[in-house]
Amino acid sequence: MSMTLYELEWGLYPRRIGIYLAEKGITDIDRIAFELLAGWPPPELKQLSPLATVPILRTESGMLIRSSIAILEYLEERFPSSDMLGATPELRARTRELVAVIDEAALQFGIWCHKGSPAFAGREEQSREAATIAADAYYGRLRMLDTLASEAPSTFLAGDGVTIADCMAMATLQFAEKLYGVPLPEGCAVLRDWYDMFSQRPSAAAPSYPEPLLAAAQGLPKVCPPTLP
Ligand SMILES: N[C@@H](CCC(=O)N[C@@H](CS)C(=O)NCC(=O)O)C(=O)O
Repeated sequence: MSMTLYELEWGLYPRRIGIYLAEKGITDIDRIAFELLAGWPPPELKQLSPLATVPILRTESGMLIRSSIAILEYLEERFPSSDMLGATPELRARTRELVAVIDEAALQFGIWCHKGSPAFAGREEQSREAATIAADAYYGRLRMLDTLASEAPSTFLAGDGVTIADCMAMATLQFAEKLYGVPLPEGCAVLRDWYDMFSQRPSAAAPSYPEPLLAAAQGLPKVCPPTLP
């Protein structure tokens, strides 16, 4: 039995794995893509996880890994070449620091969307205050990423090779820009250059987003203008 990845092709968290697999050239994993418009959560997903979130990786032994970061680290151990964590303890620490900040950014962006976007109005209680706090926290994490990337200038975020941090950052920034129409804020020049460069890689080719969601999602910036520094 081969490994199986359950995903939502354009979803922020599953995209972390999609970009990683493309960068790594791993193709021998079965991929099952759920569809949002078919109704969420799909019954099969609820059976896999009480949280009903994707991505989920089923290993050859049948073990389920239900966290995107745990999946990335597991795949790194299974496919260590080429290394995408960092060659030295310091580089690995930097990768993991970036991973933590990017994960916080993704979480805050999700709260911003859930509480402030027309895409969630009618499905969840909206709160302009909660959305604004989350938007500020999201931009704060992006400024932190820009600082980290500026401290040790290199081709990629954690050094001269692609790491899981690049895959995660790309998934987050692309989701924010392409689906919700939220660009990188001013003042993040190093992150901006990295994003423009990484966007050209085949692994980062933008997925297609469901039209009805795209139309609703584009209202986010007008609902909650961010507080820029
Ligand atoms: N911490 C989890 C978050 C996964 C997550 O929230 N995935 C989204 C898709 S991008 C999801 O499944 N959302 C559905 C829901 O929350 O009902 C991870 O890193 O895998």
